Amino acid sequence: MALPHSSPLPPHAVLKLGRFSLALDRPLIMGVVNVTPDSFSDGGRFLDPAQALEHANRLIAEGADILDIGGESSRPGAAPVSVEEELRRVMPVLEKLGGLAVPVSVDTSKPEVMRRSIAAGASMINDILALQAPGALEAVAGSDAAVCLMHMLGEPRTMQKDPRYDDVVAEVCAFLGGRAQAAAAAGIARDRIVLDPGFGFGKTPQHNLDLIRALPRLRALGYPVLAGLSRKSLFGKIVGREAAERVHASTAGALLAAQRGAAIVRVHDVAATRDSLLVLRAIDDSTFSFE
Ligand code: 7PJ
Repeated sequence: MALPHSSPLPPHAVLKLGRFSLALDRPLIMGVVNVTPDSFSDGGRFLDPAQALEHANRLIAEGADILDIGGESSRPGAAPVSVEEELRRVMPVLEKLGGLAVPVSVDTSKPEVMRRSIAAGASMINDILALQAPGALEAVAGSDAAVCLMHMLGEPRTMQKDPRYDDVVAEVCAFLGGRAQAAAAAGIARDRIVLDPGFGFGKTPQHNLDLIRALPRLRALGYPVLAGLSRKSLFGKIVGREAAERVHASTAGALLAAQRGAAIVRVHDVAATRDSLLVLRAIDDSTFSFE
């Protein structure tokens, strides 16, 4: 796909996730399946495993390439959850999703939850702490799961209280480059590593905009970049709407992030995102044909 930025990734790059292998020649969609009672945009709606499964199947039908299950809310101000509680939320859903045709990612920072999830069929670990918890690097390195290493300033409870950087883009790039090196040194293969600037995690709206504009620089680190902008407060600030009413703004955000080099967009609204990415592809891929 001829995008208007130079790609440091090989032209036929793939992301390996457990037994799955996804081509990175088009932006991939990660659909969010929350099993927390308090996530900010759809918390409490999918806590029951049967409902979570139904939601997951809907996201797959709508075009999700990867599903992301999270048992610990990381919204600003959220309280931590115990290992037992997180496992109680995630495992029943994971057991039902394990045999699906799309890879399942588990959003966790706890090595014990990582290990149990991978054993139960998860193909990716999505860690907002970028594997910094003691034992986390080893938990993923001992498996064939992919990992998403995310940048966060501070911790969810306090991260949105006056976050400051000298140079947000340089600091996020330096952190992610360092964590990618640590992951590789621990034995995680390069083609299983994804980087994420962590929109909204210790960032003002201005920091978020700076990071969206800098996606080509993040991509130049040489790893696929995941952008998680869906329904976030940045859009509330821009368009003045509550979380559930930010679908159109989020779709535009996902599209523009993909155009700037995001390899994966993490979204709640899969159908709308899919359509917008198909339009992007038709226009940007000079070899696109209706035949
Ligand atoms: C993100 C995430 C994100 C990654 C959440 C929400 C808040 N994981 N988990 N990146 N956001 N990798 O769902 O909006 O931006 S939780």
